Amino acid sequence: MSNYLIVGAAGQLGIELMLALQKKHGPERVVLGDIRPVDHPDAALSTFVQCDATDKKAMADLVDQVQPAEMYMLVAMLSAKGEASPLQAWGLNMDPLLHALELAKDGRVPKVFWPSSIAVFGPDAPKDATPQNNGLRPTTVYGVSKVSGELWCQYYHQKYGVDVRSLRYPGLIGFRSKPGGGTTDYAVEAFHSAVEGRPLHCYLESTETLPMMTMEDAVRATLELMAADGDALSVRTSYNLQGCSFSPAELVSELRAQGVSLDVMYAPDTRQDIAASWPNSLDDSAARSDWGWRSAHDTPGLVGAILAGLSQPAIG
Ligand code: AKB
Repeated sequence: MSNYLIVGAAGQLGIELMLALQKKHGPERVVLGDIRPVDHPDAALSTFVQCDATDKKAMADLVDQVQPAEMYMLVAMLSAKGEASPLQAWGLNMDPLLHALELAKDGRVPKVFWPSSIAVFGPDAPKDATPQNNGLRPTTVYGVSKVSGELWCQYYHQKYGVDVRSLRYPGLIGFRSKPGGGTTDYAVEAFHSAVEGRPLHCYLESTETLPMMTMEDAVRATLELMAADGDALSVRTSYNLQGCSFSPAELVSELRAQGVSLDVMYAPDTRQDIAASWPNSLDDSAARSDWGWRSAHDTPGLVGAILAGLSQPAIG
């Protein structure tokens, strides 16, 4: 029986992947690693191991104990927080990945997943349908670490045959937990503000369009990529992934169309500069042709899905 290890399980994506892997393989096959506890009732169904992913020996001990078939290395400091502590962001975004790649190189983990981001692109990239193989010249430390991480993934794959797979996530919007330290976080906050009847203080300009995706789609993409035939994967840096794209004003208008009003006070700050350096949308044709990726949610679908999730009686 195979085990599935999520490191960084307490984060926004970690909790969603935990639920999906528990459903797919059974909770007893899922092991959760993080420095802090996982704040979801279903976390108690799986084993939790407190660990520091920047500690090489702790990671090796964890992997030897769990012997995972797949390891999801999700530990990261997101874009806005990273700008406040660039060297800390570099360490947190690179060390855990390199530990995972080394363990995979030594044959202790057969398959690794590592998340990249739209943040790999810089202001000189085409804004619309940004190509997979465009030059990567990001202006944030988060983006620099994601570009470097992508190249490390490709290097370990080409040089040592490590099976590491990656996606360039857009802004991820879920209803179970809130993100922290990102530039796209305003959109998650917008939903919570709308259902709680409070105004949104938006740090982006009303017209700043960014690529976004439901957590449901992002998790499905992750599991589909991990299940794909490795020989079919032509991209061993990280795949562009497109869900839908909208600006704050378009989000407000779609919320209104679905019967939810939201007052917004715009006060753009440095996060607007970050957002302005990123694409509006991505060309994800490589993901489509290599492993059959299809997004399930356009903007109205995303808004409807998140509102429905937030109206559920018990939100974990
Ligand atoms: C962020 O805003 O930093 C992240 C991302 C796009 O990777 N959500």
